[in-house]
Amino acid sequence: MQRNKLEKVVEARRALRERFEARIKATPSLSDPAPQGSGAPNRHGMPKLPVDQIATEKWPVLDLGIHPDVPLAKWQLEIDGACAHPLRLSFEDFMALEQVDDVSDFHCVTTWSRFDVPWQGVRVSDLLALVEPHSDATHLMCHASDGYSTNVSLVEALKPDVLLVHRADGAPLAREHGGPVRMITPQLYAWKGAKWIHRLELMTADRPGFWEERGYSMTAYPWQNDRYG
Ligand SMILES: Nc1nc2c(c(=O)[nH]1)N[C@H]1C(S)=C(S)[C@@H](COP(=O)(O)O)O[C@H]1N2
Ligand SMILES: [Mo]
Repeated sequence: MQRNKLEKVVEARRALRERFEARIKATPSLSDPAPQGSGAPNRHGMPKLPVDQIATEKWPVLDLGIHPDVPLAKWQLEIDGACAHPLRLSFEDFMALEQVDDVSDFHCVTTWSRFDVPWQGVRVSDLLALVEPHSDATHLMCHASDGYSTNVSLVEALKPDVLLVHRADGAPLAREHGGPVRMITPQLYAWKGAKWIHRLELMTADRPGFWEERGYSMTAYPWQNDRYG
């Protein structure tokens, strides 16, 4: 990306983070005085294994049973809704953004947790900075090519470990895990991370996604056993 454009994104991201900073620090996955779980502290000082979870070495596949075939040349990400500059990115545009390597944990609500997954991708905060969310934007609806959707608050989505990833375990993200590009939400249950993501919709109020409409939690905090709404 051009230097002046990059600087603009960095500034927009800083402004966005600043706007949400206090609320980000106060989220349950960072500041719960009595988190439920076991094991040594994780990266954020919470117990490594959230309550009623079991650690697994394997990476199970969990979804609605539809694995859309999205060739890289066809993949697009739309970012729209309550923002000043709605945007559509190709995979090439996406790859031109700052690429982040991060390691984080993955907690599925069906009780398995997979620790220390190496990911590569783009921070959701960078993507949102590009479109300049309106000041009354509060939540994201994440839309996927299998018809799935899930809602995430901006307070959670702006955390630096929330990524749209295209690599996992040192390899391109496999189709069954949401390749070419999926979202990850390490501080929430993993259903908040849409596989085969194609749209981030900025909203001015919370709205339930696929599982949330069917009784799952709007918030999904693993250390509060926050599975159902
Ligand atoms: N598009 C899409 N994303 C999805 C799902 C889905 O059915 N469709 N399932 C969610 C659930 S419940 C979990 S636990 C994780 C599982 O990711 P994995 O199959 O890579 O383990 O993806 C989440 N994202
Ligand atoms: Mo899940």
